[in-house]
Amino acid sequence: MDSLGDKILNGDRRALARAITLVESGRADHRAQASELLAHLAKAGRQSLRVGLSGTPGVGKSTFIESFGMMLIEQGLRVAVLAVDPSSTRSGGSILGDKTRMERLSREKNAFIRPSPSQSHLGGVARRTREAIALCEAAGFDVVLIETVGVGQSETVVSEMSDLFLLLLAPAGGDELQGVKRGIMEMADMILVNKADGDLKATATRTCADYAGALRLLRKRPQDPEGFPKAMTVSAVEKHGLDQAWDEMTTLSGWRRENGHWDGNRAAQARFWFDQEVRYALLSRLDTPTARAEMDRLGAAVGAGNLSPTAAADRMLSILATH
Ligand SMILES: Nc1nc2c(ncn2[C@@H]2O[C@H](COP(=O)(O)OP(=O)(O)OP(=O)(O)O)[C@@H](O)[C@H]2O)c(=O)[nH]1
Ligand SMILES: [Mg+2]
Repeated sequence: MDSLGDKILNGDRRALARAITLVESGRADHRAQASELLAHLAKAGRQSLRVGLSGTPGVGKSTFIESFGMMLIEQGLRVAVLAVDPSSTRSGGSILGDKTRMERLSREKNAFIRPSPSQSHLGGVARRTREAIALCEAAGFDVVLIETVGVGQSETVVSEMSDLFLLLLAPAGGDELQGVKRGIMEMADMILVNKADGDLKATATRTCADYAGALRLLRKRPQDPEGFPKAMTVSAVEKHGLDQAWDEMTTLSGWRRENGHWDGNRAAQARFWFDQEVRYALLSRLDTPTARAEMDRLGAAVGAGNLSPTAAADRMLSILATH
């Protein structure tokens, strides 16, 4: 594990890919090796800028990552791209299956693109992604982009592992503004209205102004300097606004570093994931054949009126505790 670790620290991409396969494995011996490896790499203390990116299907996430990633590469930065795909039922089982949209980036030696594994359980995907992020940081990537499609809980998962969380939106008619849930708006550090080009440009500008107004109505967050969260227009296809977006991102992350919010946020995220891991582990105890059989047996007794739901739950919990 130490030699694999050293290769990763030297930026060896094949070693990185192998290590991610290791953290994705469910086998107990692989889990043990992965923990050892991650502990070894953590000592290096390297940090990337972790950027979460969410948006509905077709809004242009992949196109944006290709253009934005290439811009960063041209500035001499190293860029890793990971995905959180809770559904994994889509074609190819991965939101990064469409490598065609990241054709240039996927050929760059300073880029590393890893599709989401085909796990349906969000807890498993979340852990694997967090560990993959840690591996990419150890491998010396400057920026780690974490893409997720805006459905269900995946935005929360991604924002809880990001230093900056971007929401990509499409130009829309006035009424559609309501479509973005308040909770998602509150997570966003920046809103990027994509496709601000051609016929859509004027609509994009209006949409952006609407979102800027909506952002101003939200409660002020301590982790934001004046003017943030910010809404901007971009065009991933025409590569407009990408450098401005990057400027704003570095301004924001720089301010957060100087004001203790960067470390504070990472510490809060670590506590959040500790809590989640305990919850997932407790829930997974219900997922054994014995536990399911006990649940069925007690459930039947509750259904027949022979046992109250509370008494049955107490009995189930004591069974779990002794296993
Ligand atoms: N006009 C215009 N079209 C764009 C822009 N960015 C993306 N598109 C188009 O929007 C469509 C969807 O782009 P993708 O990058 O695949 O979108 P996505 O968000 O990754 O979609 P999913 O992976 O399905 O969630 C494609 O036809 C793109 O060419 C843009 O800046 N301007
Ligand atoms: Mg995509």
